[in-house]
Amino acid sequence: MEASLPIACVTIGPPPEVLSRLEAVCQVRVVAADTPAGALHEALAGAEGLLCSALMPVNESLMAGAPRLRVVSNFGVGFNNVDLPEATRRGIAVCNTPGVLSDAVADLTLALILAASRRLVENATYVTSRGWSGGHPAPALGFDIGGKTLGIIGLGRIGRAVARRARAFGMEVVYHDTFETPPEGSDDCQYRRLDDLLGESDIVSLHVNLAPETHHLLDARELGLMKPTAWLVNTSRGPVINQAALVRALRQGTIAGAALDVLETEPPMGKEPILSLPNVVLLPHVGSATVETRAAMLDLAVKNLLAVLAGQEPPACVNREALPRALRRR
Ligand code: 8YV
Repeated sequence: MEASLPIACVTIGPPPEVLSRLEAVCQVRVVAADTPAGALHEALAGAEGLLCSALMPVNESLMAGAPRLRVVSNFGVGFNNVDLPEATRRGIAVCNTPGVLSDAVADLTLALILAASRRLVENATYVTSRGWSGGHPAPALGFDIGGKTLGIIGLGRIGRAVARRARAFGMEVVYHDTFETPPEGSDDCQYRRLDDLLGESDIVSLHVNLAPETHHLLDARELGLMKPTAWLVNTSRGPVINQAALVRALRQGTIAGAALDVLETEPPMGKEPILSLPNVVLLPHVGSATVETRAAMLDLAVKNLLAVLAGQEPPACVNREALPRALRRR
């Protein structure tokens, strides 16, 4: 008897051509990302694959309700949404989309740095709120980034892509990571201990994974080491910064400002003090949000999913030790 097609649950609304690609080899269950937990569990019962946003929690109870699950294919490079030890214990491959979004996230990081240094939001609001036409005083002057020091925390693919761009703008680049010798192609970046980087940088930019060791990596003590003129930029994950401590630092003038694409709670509830501070630039987690990059991410996420379902090594897997079991049907 011919084996039935594996069930794949998809929570990101694939375009028709991607849906046909999946349907050629799987029984596809498309569920909305905001589907209530109960309905999601139901859709996952019997599923061997899950293709989901890198922001969707994939926890122990979700995996326990999907005993045939063999692959979680994240539409994103981050994988902090998945309980990785639990997935590995269950022989579930966790896949992600590294590389294809590095340039887009690095571009957005530079956009935030420029928005902060040239007061883009304030100046744009000055025009649209009729301040300019009404003869109101213009916003304060910005600052040059050329000749300033950028401190990159996390010199991985995205951190290096940011470093290249910053060098082209004439910035000095220092970095902190677990390695002290910069990887090939990033020799212009000088290693610093975290505390030294924080004290020296005019702009600090975060490019680390969110993991237990990077949760609240920047807390009150670390923010207190930064220059009062410095800006903090975050396009990684919100919880890398203690947001309550950041709000205090922004209010007290411990640092000059923050430009953030990510927050501790996403979407924000609406009452968070960070939303109403004057010295912040906030974006709604759009680091990878370009047509080309999202298409490349989806293509890689689909390749990862289909490879595991077909019993083949996926192009990008963050727990390869789970593969021997993940590649076999249950
Ligand atoms: C996406 C991301 O915004 O890649 C990541 O880790 O956070 C982003 O690219 C997210 O995955 C959208 O679902």
